[in-house]
Amino acid sequence: MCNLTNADSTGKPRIRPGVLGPFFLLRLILNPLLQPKLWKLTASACALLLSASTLSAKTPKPNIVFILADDLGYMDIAANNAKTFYETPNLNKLATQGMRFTDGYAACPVCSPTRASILTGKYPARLRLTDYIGGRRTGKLLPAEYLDHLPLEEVTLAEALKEAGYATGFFGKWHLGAGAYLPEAQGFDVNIGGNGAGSPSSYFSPYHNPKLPDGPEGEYLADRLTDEALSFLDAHRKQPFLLYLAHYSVHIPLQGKKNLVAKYQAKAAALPESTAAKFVPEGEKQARQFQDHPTYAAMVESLDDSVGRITKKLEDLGLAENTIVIFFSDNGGLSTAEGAPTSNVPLRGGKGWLYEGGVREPMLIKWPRVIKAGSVCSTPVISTDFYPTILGMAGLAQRPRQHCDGVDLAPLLKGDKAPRRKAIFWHYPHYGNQGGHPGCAVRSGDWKLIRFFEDSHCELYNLKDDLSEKHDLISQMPDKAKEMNALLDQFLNETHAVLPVLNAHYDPRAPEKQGRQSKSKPD
Ligand SMILES: [Ca+2]
Repeated sequence: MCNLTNADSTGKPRIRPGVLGPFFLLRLILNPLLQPKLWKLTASACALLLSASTLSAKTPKPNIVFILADDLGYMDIAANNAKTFYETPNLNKLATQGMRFTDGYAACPVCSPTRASILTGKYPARLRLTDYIGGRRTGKLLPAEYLDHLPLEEVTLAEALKEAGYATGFFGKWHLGAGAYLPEAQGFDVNIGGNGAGSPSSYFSPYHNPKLPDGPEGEYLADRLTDEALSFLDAHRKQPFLLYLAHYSVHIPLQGKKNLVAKYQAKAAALPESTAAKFVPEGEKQARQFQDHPTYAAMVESLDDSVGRITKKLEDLGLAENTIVIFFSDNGGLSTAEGAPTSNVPLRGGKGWLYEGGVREPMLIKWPRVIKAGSVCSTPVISTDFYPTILGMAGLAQRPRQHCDGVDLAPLLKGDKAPRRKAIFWHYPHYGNQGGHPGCAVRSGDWKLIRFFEDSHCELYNLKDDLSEKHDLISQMPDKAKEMNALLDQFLNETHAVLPVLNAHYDPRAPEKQGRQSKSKPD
């Protein structure tokens, strides 16, 4: 033990091991009382400590429920599209209780990279996880090499919350690596349904999913995952929790519950006859122009039901007021291939494309007592922002070295000014299964520039005037194009983005044939 004694000749207190002098103890107690300034400070410190402890006693850490849809398009929910063919009353309710983002973006137009960006706060380019795991399509270019898993060195959002005492449950689709790279290795206490696959073999039991024991024959996957999530809520109602419910819905295979499919078949049959073309060309593909797919509609309704069941459970458990609920999707709606079940119109393109239809997402955040109910935010935000934002909402310290590409959206959520950010970026150096070509893109203010790697041509759009990206201004606005290209170059350099290279074996007579090299099911 060391005790302070009287000062030495330099005026600094000397430290001498041994006896604690009674005179010193008396001074230690009396000094603050005798010195008004110090007394004030001490009193303030005590008051602060007291109020902090009172505050923490009164406001326990908020619970986090993050519901991630797969392939759900921006225009697929009624909160964004009053004329949608689909029915999403529970998501509507969530929108009226929280904040709806009109310009919320996925960091990638396909799934694994966006999922990685949510859990790390980093751009896929920086992570070198730029394609859906399993993608190997080639063309004029050999696509960039990418990782087939999320590295364990990343301190994921789940790990950060777990360190802070949160129970962490993962339910649904993972697709960020298999074997040693599953959710349980990335901070989740529980993993139900998460494996290396990007889609279910069936939405009806038996699922043949190594992380999800089969239920009764015919059980529906979205319902089952919700049941499991509800059990998790029951089990962890008394401690802060992160419920990460990453539905497989509404990814292919297109399979809906029979009664719901019948409901939407009747609804589709009752739609007025349309003379407009159902599909129009988009590159080498055709893009769906309106929504009327009964099975897809059934899948959307089952997803919406899940949101309703989760939010009702939170209310029943008395947890709703202290639970933040976030809803998001990992990429745009599937509109140009693989059944093209939905339409993102007026947004151009869809899943797999760098146009708005591929990356603009349904995004809702409910934060009781903080977010103004029914508010709408039009500031561009991106999936890397969730990590710092959730840490901030939970009252936890930021980890800027980890979530270096994210911005804490707390000021926006509180109705204050937008955080300062010059631009947001995408790097997708791959051929999508949906017809998209390798490229990268930047949005700054209302402007968006897309660069295509095959021939380096760029397209420039003003999203305020031209949400549908129909009027390419690249030749009319060279100065703006130069400015946007400079931002993009800076981003590619700073993230050490891996670029595609020329394919010496490319055969233009059979581009599709050589492109079909995907080792896993399409994402
Ligand atoms: Ca997806």
